[in-house]
Formats: sequence, C-alpha cells, structure tokens
Amino acid sequence: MSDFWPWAKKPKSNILWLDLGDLGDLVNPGGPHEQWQDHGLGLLRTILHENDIQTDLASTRTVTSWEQLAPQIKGYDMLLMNVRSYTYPSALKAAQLYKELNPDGLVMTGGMHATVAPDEMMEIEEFDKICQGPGENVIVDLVRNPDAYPRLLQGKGARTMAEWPAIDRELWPQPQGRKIKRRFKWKWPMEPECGWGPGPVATILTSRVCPWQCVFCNENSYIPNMGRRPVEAVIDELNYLDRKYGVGSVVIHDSMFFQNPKWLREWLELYPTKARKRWSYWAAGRADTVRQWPDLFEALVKETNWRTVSIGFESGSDRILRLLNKEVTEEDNYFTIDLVNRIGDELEAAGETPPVFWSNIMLGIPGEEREDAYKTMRMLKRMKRVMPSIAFYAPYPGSALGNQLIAEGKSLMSKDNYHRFPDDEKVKGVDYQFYRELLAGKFDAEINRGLTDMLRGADLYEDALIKA
Ligand code: B12
Ligand code: SF4
Repeated sequence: MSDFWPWAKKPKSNILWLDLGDLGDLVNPGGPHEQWQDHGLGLLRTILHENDIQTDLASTRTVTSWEQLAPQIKGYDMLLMNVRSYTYPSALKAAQLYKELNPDGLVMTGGMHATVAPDEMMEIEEFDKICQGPGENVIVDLVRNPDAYPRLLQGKGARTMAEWPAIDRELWPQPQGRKIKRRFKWKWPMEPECGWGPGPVATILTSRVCPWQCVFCNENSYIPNMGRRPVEAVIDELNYLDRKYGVGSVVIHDSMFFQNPKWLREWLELYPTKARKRWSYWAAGRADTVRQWPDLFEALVKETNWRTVSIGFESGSDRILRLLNKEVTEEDNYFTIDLVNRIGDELEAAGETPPVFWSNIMLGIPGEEREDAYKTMRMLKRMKRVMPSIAFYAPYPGSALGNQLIAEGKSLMSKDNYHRFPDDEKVKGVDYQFYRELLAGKFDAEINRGLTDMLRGADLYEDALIKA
C-alpha cells in the first residue's frame, strides 16, 4: 500500500466497501433524496465489524470525478459493493477502475441487481463474486473464504429481522464539505431533513418485503419473505438514536408499512407511550388497504403522528391500474384521498399539523392513453395537501413488466443508463413529449374539465418529476 496518494485516507484494513450512487451526491447534491444512506451497506458492514472483520469505506457519492476516487480504492485486496439496478453504472465503472489499479484484488458484489440481473453481471469479468439474495448470513464467511464459493452464489438471509443487529450508523459515508452540511443541516450519522419532518432524520426499516404483485415492482418474487422487526426493537433503536445523536423525525423506509394489522396495532399501542418522543414519520401504504382498515389508518395518523403518508396511487385510471395489476381501483384511491383530506381538516382545526400525501404517480406506462393521464392528474388535484412524486415508468429488471419489456427490446434503460435524469426516456414508443407538455400545464383545460372543486393549476406538478 506504499503507493497511496498522499491525500488519500490512511487505510486501516485491506478490505474496502464502496458506497454507490451518482458522483457528487454527497458533495453537491441536486436535492435531499440522493443523500439517503444505504441500509444494506450499513447492515453488512455492522455484521462484518461485529465479527472482527474491519472494512474501510469509500463512496462514489463523496467524490466528483473518477480520478478523485482512484487513489481511494487503490491498494485494497478486496472491494465490496451493494449493487442496485440504478447504481449498476457506477458499480461497473468502479469495478473496472479497481481492477486496473489492483489487478490481483477481488471484487465482491451482491444486492438487488445481482439478484435480478445476474446474467448481465456474469458477462463482466471484473466481478469476481456475484451474490444473489440476502447477504447477512453469508457475508462473513464469504469475505473470509472467497475461494470456497462459486462465482455466482446464493446468499443466506435471516429468518426474521429480529435477528438483524442495529446498524452502526457511523459506518455510513459522511457528506463532504461545509456547503452541503450547512445547506441540508446534516447531523451525520443521522440523515438530513427533506421536507417530510424536522431533522435530524432517522431512517429505519420495520419490514423487508411487500406481498403484493404490482407488475412494475413485485419485489416479493425476488426478496425472500422475512419476519417483521418487533415493535419494541424498532422503538428501542429510535430511543437509542435519540439519546446518542438526537432525532427530529423518522422515515420508515419499508416498501409497505401499512400491512399486517396485528403489528400495526402493537405499534399504535406502544409508540405513543414507549418512544421518547412521538416523532412524526413518513411511511407507505396502499389505497385498498386504507379502505379495508380505515379506523386503524386514522388512529395511526392521529395517535402515532404518521404525518407524511406515502401512497402508491400510480394512476387515476382503472384501465391502467388493472394493467399494472395494482389490485386497487379508482374508487379506493378517491376513498383514501377523501379520508386523508378529512383527517387533515380535523387536525388543522385542532391546531395540529395535518397529514400530507407523498403521492407516487407514474406516467408513460406502455398502453396509457391521454385520457388515462388526464384522469391521473385530476386525481392529484383532489388531494388537499400533497407532495407529488411523479416518475416516468421505468422498466426495472426483476419486475414482471420490466422483464417483459426488456425481452421485447423495448426498454431504453441500458447498463450505462439505468437511471440518470428525471426526464430520461425509458421505453420505446412512449410519447414523452406529450408528458412533458402535460406536466408543463399545456393540457390543463382538458384536465380541469369535469372538476367541480379544488381547481389547481399545473404548478402542482410542474417540478414534481423525480429520478426513477
Ligand atoms: C429504502 C429504499 C429506497 C430509498 C433509499 C435508498 C437507499 N439509499 O438505500 C429511496 C426512497 C431513496 C429509494 C429510491 C429509489 N428506489 Co428504492 N428501495 C428502497 C427499499 C424499500 C429498501 C432498501 C433497503 O434498505 N433494503 C434493506 C437492505 C438490508 O437490503 P439490500 O440493500 O438489498 O441489501 C441486502 C442484499 O441485497 C444483500 N447485499 C447487498 N449488498 C451486498 C453485497 C455483498 C457482497 C453481498 C454478499 C450481499 C449484499 O444483503 C443485504 C442484506 O440482506 C427497496 C426494496 C426492498 N425491500 O429492499 C427499494 C428498491 C431497492 N428501490 C428500487 C428503485 C427502483 C428505486 C428508485 C429508482 C425508484 C423507485 N421505484 O422507488 C429510486 C432511485 C433512488 C436514487 N438513488 O435515485 C428497487 C430496485 C430495483 C432493482 N432492480 O435494483 C427496489 C428493490 C424496490 C422495487 N421493488 O422497485 N429507494
Ligand atoms: S408497488 Fe408497492 S404495493 Fe406494489 S408490490 Fe411494490 S411495494 Fe408492494
């Protein structure tokens, strides 16, 4: 390791974990969402360190060029990476650079992309090991004895999240420079505020997989089922984080928080009494289950301070909802909107903060017609308090619809461009110009037709397009 560049950090280990994401996301990010930390990295590094395997850390997000990254990855015997489809371009480039600098070093990969697109990764000789599936019960042995494993290997997961250690958050990368820390009021290793609640933010996971089968997602076809984290363990972790670092609000990163009523009832009972503060939180639900358990939903919003309610509405048109196998109807969506509007009015009247929707919407779904998109925008306008999160549909490998479009040669997402800019074109044959004009308000007369109240302008969705 003698030829380390003088300004590179002094290595403590011969193993490096490389955090992935777009260059500069922890230096000068476009917005707050690029700054979320990676729980896969956090969990696996915690497990390694608890087993006396130290790892160093570098990140593609804390540098602004590959030249800057090079000295930080040189000299290591092993490189570890959590590869998701949207970080695959950085993983590929990093592996190639690492091998140029360390021809005898080993590149060990795992993560969602390794799980759903192993063939793509097997074609790249720089990836020495590719682990499909969960890694918590394989990572220690794999790092100790890489030669005992085939190139493509099956990971081993815990039976339940109760077995996961609490992440040592100081193993996460730090934002670089005073500018980002000041702008986003970072209190590392807590995460910065993003408009959902006050900072410092604690992101947590209480469940690992959503059992539904929406064709653009259906993660339960590739993430093995796993017991949910006990309510008390979640609360204990939050209390610990608050004592150690201070917590301002919470983001529950579960794909589907509002599932399993037994667990939710326990959360309803214990969170208001056992948590050091009733921190407001962001969490996700579905419109059909809100309609199925409206009392439970209302109690959670009011009593546990669930104040940013993320709902995967996706579309306001039954035709498209069916096409997506969403198992939700227009009517379910409107039921949920009216319920949250009503709860919001009541809380506001009582002087409390009303709940706000984080409303996930997809446009540009193959087969969508203009009238379907108008219906979606009409639905959005019915929400009184809303942060729209609009994305052009992206055909990710692993999902049923993604796999189909890739097989048909219709995906425009390639290994160099899984995800870059919000208005990237993702699928052949979709009229993206129409959608850009729609978001710019060009069709507002059409959209507003038939709306009797709550007329809102296109300012509601003009800047709401996100990376997907
Ligand atoms: C939280 C989350 C987010 C958060 C934060 C992301 C972050 N920084 O971690 C936010 C909201 C920002 C987000 C955004 C997006 N996300 Co997201 N997200 C998730 C979610 C719900 C949980 C991720 C997580 O922490 N899991 C828990 C950890 C422990 O699991 P893990 O990281 O996979 O690691 C395990 C294994 O993969 C393995 N492993 C990982 N690394 C390694 C390395 C080695 C060497 C080994 C052996 C094993 C191994 O072991 C780990 C422990 O079991 C997942 C779904 C899910 N249930 O996992 C989707 C998911 C990862 N997201 C996804 C997508 C598509 C996105 C978006 C593009 C938009 C969208 N559709 O949501 C954006 C893009 C973000 C960006 N950077 O621009 C997809 C990825 C699909 C794919 N093929 O890769 C998923 C799977 C959801 C889905 N079904 O569509 N996301
Ligand atoms: S889109 Fe939402 S509801 Fe559908 S499978 Fe994915 S996480 Fe579950």
